[in-house]
Amino acid sequence: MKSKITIVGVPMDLGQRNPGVNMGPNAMRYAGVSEYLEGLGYKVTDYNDIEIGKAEYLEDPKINLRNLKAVADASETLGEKVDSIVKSGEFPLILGGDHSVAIGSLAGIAKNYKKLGVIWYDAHGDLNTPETSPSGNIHGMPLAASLGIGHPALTNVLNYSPKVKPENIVIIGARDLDAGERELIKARGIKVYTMHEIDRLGMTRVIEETIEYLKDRTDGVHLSLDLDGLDPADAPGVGTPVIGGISYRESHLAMEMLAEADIITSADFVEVNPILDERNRTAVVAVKLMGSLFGEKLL
Ligand code: Z70
Ligand code: MN
Ligand code: MN
Ligand code: MN
Repeated sequence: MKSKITIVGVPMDLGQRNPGVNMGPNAMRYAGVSEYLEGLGYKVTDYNDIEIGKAEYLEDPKINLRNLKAVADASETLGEKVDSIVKSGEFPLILGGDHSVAIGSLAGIAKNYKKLGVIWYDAHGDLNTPETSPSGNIHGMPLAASLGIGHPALTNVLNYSPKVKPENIVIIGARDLDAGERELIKARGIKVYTMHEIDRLGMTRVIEETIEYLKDRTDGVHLSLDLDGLDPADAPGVGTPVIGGISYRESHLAMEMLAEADIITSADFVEVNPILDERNRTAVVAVKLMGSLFGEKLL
């Protein structure tokens, strides 16, 4: 793991419809993210928040992409910032914001890796396109966009596409997939550990297999952790909670195993919504998971 971490806050709420997720970065700061990671021996710089435009006043009903321009613009800004962080030899830690922020994160990161791996820790696949999306919400589309599938304003951020190949992706925690997403998973051969596999194999084996799968075929691995991958009992402050999720203990173990294998080269923690939360618990959970990811040991 790199010894320097640069935090970028992305107060993005335009990729979905629940107000409050724009306060996610500050909720994680109030939960002590910088101090905690410094305590683990890292040099932490908080770049503060990138600027987000305004919600669109008049939507184009033809395109099924809410707030496309503002999301695309923010993705370009974030992509450039993240690219410069990677080039400075620092670990980019992106705090969301709704999951549309991963479009910009991956745009900036993937410029620096020929074979970037992605672990998508989420109840959802985020593999929708304007054609398949039931909601028009861009936070349901970032993984598809990063594969080069969808509207050019989202697939071509920083003027290249795709950011990641289907065989370099592992989705963990899926339990709410739309029909078009299932088709895409099958057509492109994307590796998915649904809750069914997590129950049957246990998180230990799921992460062992994930590491084994990604280790040799990739030259860096981005962890995109949507807090709704966790069960709402452990992470209630999310916009689209889905029962039957990954526990805090399992997630903690997953992060520790990834730390031990030392394969993660960048990360985003997204969908923390303090308005929907109970006493900032979900931000605290996110920060604790970051501690495990960055190698915290009990003894
Ligand atoms: C649904 C859609 C989604 C995150 C919910 C939900 C997508 N599949 N993504 N929460 N992070 O609207 O596309
Ligand atoms: Mn998501
Ligand atoms: Mn999700
Ligand atoms: Mn532990």
